[in-house]
Amino acid sequence: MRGVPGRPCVLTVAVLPPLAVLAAAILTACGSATSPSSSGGVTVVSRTTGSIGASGATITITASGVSPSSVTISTGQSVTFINNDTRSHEMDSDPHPQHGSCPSIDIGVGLVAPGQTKLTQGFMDAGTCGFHDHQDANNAGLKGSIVIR
Ligand SMILES: [Cu+2]
Repeated sequence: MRGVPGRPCVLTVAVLPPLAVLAAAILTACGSATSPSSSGGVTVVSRTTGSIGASGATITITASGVSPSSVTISTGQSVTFINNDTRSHEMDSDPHPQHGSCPSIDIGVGLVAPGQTKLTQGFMDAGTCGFHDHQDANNAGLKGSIVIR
């Protein structure tokens, strides 16, 4: 009779913390999906559509840098990156080193091997997405921007 009333309480305490963590994760996911916002201190300029859209522009990477360094596309479209250099390049959205202002670039492109072609995911929101080569972040020739309108 002494120990029985305490046992249900032990079970309840063991179950609650994982549920609380799950609820927090769901709330965080919902918050980032409603509109461009800040995430981890980085302001999101344009959310990703979550899939690859029609390519609205092509950026070629060579030893001399990216060309053209600025392209303009429409919302929903993707951008094609072609690496014609003999070394790999890691194209990510600004700011360096955190990234995240334009996840369409971070998720869709990232590391591009020599000779490889990759597409960004579609850009959902109008704005200007700066990008750089994460492995050569101070090289101005490897920086550029995608204007979405
Ligand atoms: Cu970087």
